[in-house]
Amino acid sequence: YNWQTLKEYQEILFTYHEGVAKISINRPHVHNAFTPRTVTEMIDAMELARQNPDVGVVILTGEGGNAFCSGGDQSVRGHGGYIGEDTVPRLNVLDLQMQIRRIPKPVIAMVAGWAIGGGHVLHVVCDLTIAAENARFGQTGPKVGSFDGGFGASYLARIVGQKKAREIWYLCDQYNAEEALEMGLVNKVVPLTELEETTMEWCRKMLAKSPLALRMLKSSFNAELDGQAGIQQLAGDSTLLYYLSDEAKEGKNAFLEKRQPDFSKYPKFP
Ligand code: 2NE
Repeated sequence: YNWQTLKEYQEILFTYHEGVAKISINRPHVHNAFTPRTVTEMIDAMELARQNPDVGVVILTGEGGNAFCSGGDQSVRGHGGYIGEDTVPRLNVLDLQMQIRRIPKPVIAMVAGWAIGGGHVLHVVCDLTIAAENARFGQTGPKVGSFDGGFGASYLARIVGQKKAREIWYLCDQYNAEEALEMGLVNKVVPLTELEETTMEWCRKMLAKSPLALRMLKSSFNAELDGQAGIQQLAGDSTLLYYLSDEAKEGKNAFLEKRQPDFSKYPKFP
């Protein structure tokens, strides 16, 4: 594929090809562990992907073929969080998780190799996951002195069930791609050499679909789980649809024309 760079960063690659934006962690020497900077860059790229009308689908991945992401970089973990160049401790990957759920476009995790710890949670919160045969999944929190009790626990349990989610967190075992497929943790497993092609094929299928229908579906799937914030997102999409109607425009036009609105011709559906 002829991936065009959308913006240069230090720790990630951000590229574009035919309707697809690809955000790729570029720290293969540490299995794509993330620092606060990595995450800040991903947040920036995800926002650009959201705002770019040419982007219909986002791929989240890691460079090198041996790892999707191994979670927070333990070498910069300090007192109170992961320490960035400004010496401030952060856990900004939680903001990135929220962003992945809120962006009104499908986000698809393309996983080769390790998806571990906070890196595992990142694929969990993506809409879809395509795994290479060499993919390995798991949480390590209780082993390395950490945990993600947010989406990392509750949303994982929605996907694989309560017993399996507790097993994954309490035992910190690793699971291969077939096991992940069996428990519904990933959508498809393919040979590593076919990973990008298959992922792009899935992207093309989604790009050929109604973007508004996909948007409404994403916010609808989220609404059930995200409480008031989920309903707010779904309601925002309803407002978007309403703004597209002549009925809503009549209200605005009447205000600007300093007259009473005339809604009489709009149907009162049963
Ligand atoms: C991923 C795993 C199992 C791979 O093992 P292996 O044996 O294939 O590779 P190795 O030798 O461990 O790793 C290669 C290099 O990458 C570094 C290693 O230290 C090693 O460096 P060198 O010795 O060659 O210099 N590396 C790998 N992962 C790293 C990491 N996360 N931070 C810094 N350096 C890392 C094995 O590498 C592994 O278990 N990695 C650690 C996974 C982990 O515990 N991640 C953090 C979980 S906590 C978290 O992410 C989190 C959270 O719980 C809550 C909120 C937010 C984040």
